[in-house]
Amino acid sequence: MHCRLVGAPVQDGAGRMGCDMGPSALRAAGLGAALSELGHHVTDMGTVAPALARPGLAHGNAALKALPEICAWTQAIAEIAYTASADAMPIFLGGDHSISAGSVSGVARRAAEQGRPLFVLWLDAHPDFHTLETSASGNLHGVPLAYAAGQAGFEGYFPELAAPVDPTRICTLGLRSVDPAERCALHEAGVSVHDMRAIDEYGIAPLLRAFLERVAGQNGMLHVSLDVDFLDPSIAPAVGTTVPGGATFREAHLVMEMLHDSGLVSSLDLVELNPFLDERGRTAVLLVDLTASLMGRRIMDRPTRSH
Ligand code: DIR
Ligand code: MN
Ligand code: MN
Ligand code: MN
Repeated sequence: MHCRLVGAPVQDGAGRMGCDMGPSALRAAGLGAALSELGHHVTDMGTVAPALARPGLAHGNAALKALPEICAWTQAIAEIAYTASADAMPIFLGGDHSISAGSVSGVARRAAEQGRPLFVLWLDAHPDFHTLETSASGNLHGVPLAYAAGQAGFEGYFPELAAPVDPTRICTLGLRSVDPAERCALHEAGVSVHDMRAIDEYGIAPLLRAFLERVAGQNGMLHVSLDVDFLDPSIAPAVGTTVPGGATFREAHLVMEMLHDSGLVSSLDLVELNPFLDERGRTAVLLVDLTASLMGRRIMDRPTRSH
């Protein structure tokens, strides 16, 4: 496979500074070499530069932070996502989760052009399904999934969507911090929601398997968005919004191994890594190892399926 690494050093969407160092930490942890060793052809496209911010772009929700800047980043990231997905699998190195407004909308435009449905797997403690109106924190890493799914209220601020993602083709996995407005909007939009309780009750594999079967059945493309806080803080401390009770090391690897075996993944985000909060790079290394599992590293030559 040809992988294109895209650095998106955005930190204005998160409540704490430091995510702009994420791409550097992922490179230093050996992401490129890990993919090459698995036999993939890796092109590092370098760092995205934001478009020019529209000065004075203001919104009725006065809590919103860095709205012109995030809109400008979204425009640039969407453009490169569309370009990079023409001949390769783009891997977006965040950056806070606001980068996914650009990555998802850009690959959605590509999928629409190829006449294939785009599905999104959102691995996160949070659904990031706020609109500009409902965000209470004002941190725009809380809105990218709602934007990409074509929820109302982004018009005139974020770039116009070429192809909104059908919300019924979105699956969130790992939720354990959902704001009331998001809970309602997710339900009304028809997003598949698997919170930590569902994972505890049924196991992560059957939940993911059902979604992957749906993607395969419709010959879909699959974008995976991995927020560091999907993982339990005890194994992944380098994130500004830790929530206890996250995915374990083995649950996370199992997800990645199943995604690899499905052969469906066409693009990937690695987001919310804040190296300033890391312990000697361990979270960055874990993200590299998880990406390697997604790209074909396995313990034994035995795909995960029932016997
Ligand atoms: C909270 C936290 N729902 C907010 N969101 C995220 O600020 O809107 N934290 N995405 O990572
Ligand atoms: Mn997130
Ligand atoms: Mn999160
Ligand atoms: Mn949120």
